[in-house]
Amino acid sequence: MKKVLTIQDISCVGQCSITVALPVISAMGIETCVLPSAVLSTHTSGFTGFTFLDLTEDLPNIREHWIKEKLCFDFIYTGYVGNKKQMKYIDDIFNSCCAKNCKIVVDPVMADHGKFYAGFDHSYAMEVKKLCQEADILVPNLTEASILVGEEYIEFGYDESYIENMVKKLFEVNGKSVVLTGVSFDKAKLGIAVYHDKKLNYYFRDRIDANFHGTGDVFSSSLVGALANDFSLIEAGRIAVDFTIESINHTLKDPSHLYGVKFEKAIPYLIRRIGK
Ligand code: PXL
Repeated sequence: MKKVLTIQDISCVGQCSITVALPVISAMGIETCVLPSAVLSTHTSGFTGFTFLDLTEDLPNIREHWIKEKLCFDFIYTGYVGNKKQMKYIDDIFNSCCAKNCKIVVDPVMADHGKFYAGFDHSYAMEVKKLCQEADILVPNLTEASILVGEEYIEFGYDESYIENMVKKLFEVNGKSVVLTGVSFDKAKLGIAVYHDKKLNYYFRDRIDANFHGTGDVFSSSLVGALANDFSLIEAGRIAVDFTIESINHTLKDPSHLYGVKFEKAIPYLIRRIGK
């Protein structure tokens, strides 16, 4: 059985990072191990006055113990990392806790809709870029992609050459596969660009006119879960888009729910979708 390690924060309330990755990937039948990078009372988007317990200095001790126990993983999936210093420690974990054929999936969580999340800036982005260089599969949204490669962020109104150039430059960062989210050539459609084996594929669904927090984590978690279930990257991308949309549709039924998406309600769909 495949074993996934996810490294990201615990936002106690907020339906993001570990509180998404653990239930989603586990529900897909995959053992999911966690390494919390920090504990926050809530996520940082739309809440103020959140607490932040930085766990940076625990990372090397955890790694040492895993090495002693000969523990290693088939996938290592990183998301929100609250501290620049952690990048080096995470890189050490990549170098010592990978099972044979381990895939490293890096979601460079730091920005969306053209803006950095609270507490992040360009110097943080350059540290995240170092982690991205290690990724087998790099999963940025369009804002994160533009920051990583130093291209202009265009929210809408670009053509295929803008995305092709972005993907080409992302490929120069990791030299492997890229899944770019938030791609839209037509106002009515939103989707992903997947670059794998030197081929670029797209997958679009009808755009839902609402912005929800945490959809990136729902997407990346289900992508990793589908990959661990041996789906190809393009098929895993389609599954992840469809699960994210299903989660948003459940959330739209409750307009008072603002801080995340109700992915829990979409888990039965996801399990049916992967045929488990
Ligand atoms: O969903 C990404 C994310 C994860 N963790 C924390 C966040 C965010 C985005 O704002 O604040 C703590």
